Amino acid sequence: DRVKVRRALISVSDKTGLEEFAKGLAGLGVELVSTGGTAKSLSSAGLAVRDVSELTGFPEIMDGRVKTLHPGVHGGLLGIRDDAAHAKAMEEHGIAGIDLLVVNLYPFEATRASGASQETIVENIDIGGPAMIRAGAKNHGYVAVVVDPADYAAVLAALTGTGGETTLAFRRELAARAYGRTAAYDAAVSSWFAETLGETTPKRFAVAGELAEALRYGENPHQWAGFYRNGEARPGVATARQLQGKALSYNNINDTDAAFELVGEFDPARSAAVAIIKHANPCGVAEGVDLVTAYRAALACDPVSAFGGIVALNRRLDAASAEEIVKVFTEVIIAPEADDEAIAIVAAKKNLRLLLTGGLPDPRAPGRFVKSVAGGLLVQSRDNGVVDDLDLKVVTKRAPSAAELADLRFAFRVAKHVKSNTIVYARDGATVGIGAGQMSRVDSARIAARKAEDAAKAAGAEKPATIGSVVASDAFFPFADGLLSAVEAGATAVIQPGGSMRDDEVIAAADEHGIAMVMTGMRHFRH
Ligand code: 93A
Repeated sequence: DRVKVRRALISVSDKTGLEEFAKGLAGLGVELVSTGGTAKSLSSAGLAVRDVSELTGFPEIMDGRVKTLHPGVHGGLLGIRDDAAHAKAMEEHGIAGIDLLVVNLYPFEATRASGASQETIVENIDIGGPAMIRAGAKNHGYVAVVVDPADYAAVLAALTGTGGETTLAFRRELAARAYGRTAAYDAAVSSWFAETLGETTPKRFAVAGELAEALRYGENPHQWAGFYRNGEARPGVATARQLQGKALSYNNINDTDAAFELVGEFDPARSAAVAIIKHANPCGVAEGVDLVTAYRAALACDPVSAFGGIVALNRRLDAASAEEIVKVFTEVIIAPEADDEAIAIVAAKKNLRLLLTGGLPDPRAPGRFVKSVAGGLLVQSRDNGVVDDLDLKVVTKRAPSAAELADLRFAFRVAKHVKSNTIVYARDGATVGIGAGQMSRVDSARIAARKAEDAAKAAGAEKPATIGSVVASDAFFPFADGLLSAVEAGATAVIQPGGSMRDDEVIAAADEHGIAMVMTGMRHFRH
């Protein structure tokens, strides 16, 4: 099952590591054949290389659209060496066998992400490359296919160890990776077309992802897991730069994503904002004149849960806020940027990870959300509704004061990022009680109020901060009981989508207690 590598066809857009790899191959006596640009790079590095047109007896035509799409290449990739008829055909037509194929594709994903014109994006759909990859991988009985510069070193080491031969096991492994690459590539092309068509529910939904990192385990230690990037250029956990600390776990990545998407709701030009996340739910969120003020207020909401949490910031991490955050055991800090001084302060905490994203996510950006269910995928557009864009209707006799209205908007913004059923109490631009993930809205309201009582006790305050607060609900109140529970906790104003059959009952109960209520007309379920 061993194959001596005599000839390699190299055709790569990304020339990273090419020279060293090709030199290694040449050193093992491998003949190099290449397409135009790749051949040029190799010869200028002083390597002997044949042009692919020598194999095909045909020039590259149509600006390179047709360069390797020829029986001279595909026969050399697909021919079964041990089949007499195949061998005869190769001989008859002067087809040279290719034992090693090295291809990386036109950068479709990067071109798409760069916001290039449609024409440029289309021109970057590689045809010849995937055709060769699929051909060589099908014929893995004889051909080894390499699709990623990150694999060059391992391939060279394997070849060197065997005196220039590949084993079947290794070629199979490479074939699996090769088809993974063409699948992801075509998925990216398909999703781009769907996007340009404004298609909302494409007939076939392909998920594209490149393994960014194999994770130690999944949500639990007995589950395997990997982190896949899909080429989207959005600032966030997938594209962030990690400055220090051990690798992120599956749960860390999930929580960090939730944290950063939440602070993305707050315009950094208006206010500093901080979110502290545990188990994908915020346990404290606050706005402030600066990050220190916002962090302290966010922490005060539920200091017990904040232990071991993930902290997201909407502004550049500065020394003062870094000092404050490192006082509490924290798993991850994610921010758009950081001052050198702040980086040095965080560096003293070896296990604390610091992620810098270079920007904030746009809460209004479109996007897709994928969830797996037994036997399929559920796909929906990202929840990109923003309370500022909604027409808020006052439905009670009393309208909210300006201060109440500001807090109502804040609370609803946060509620969007809390698992349903969601109740968020807020005061002065900070959450003071969050109830998440309960099967009954009344329970969420009670839990949020109880948490506020606990926080007050711990802080030595006389009364919980829910007294005089406002409250947001992610969905309508089906009955008046949820609202009454919020009134009992001391809320004076309510924001909720409305639309219940019993809205009238709920409004009447609010009026009876002098509560101001606004309806958004938009629900923010999150499960
Ligand atoms: O335009 S193509 O789809 N037509 C082809 O026949 C073809 N063959 C290889 N693109 C084709 N390639 C791609 O060219 C490879 O996948 C690789 O990305 C690139 C290398 O071109 P060059 O060697 O000229 O830089």
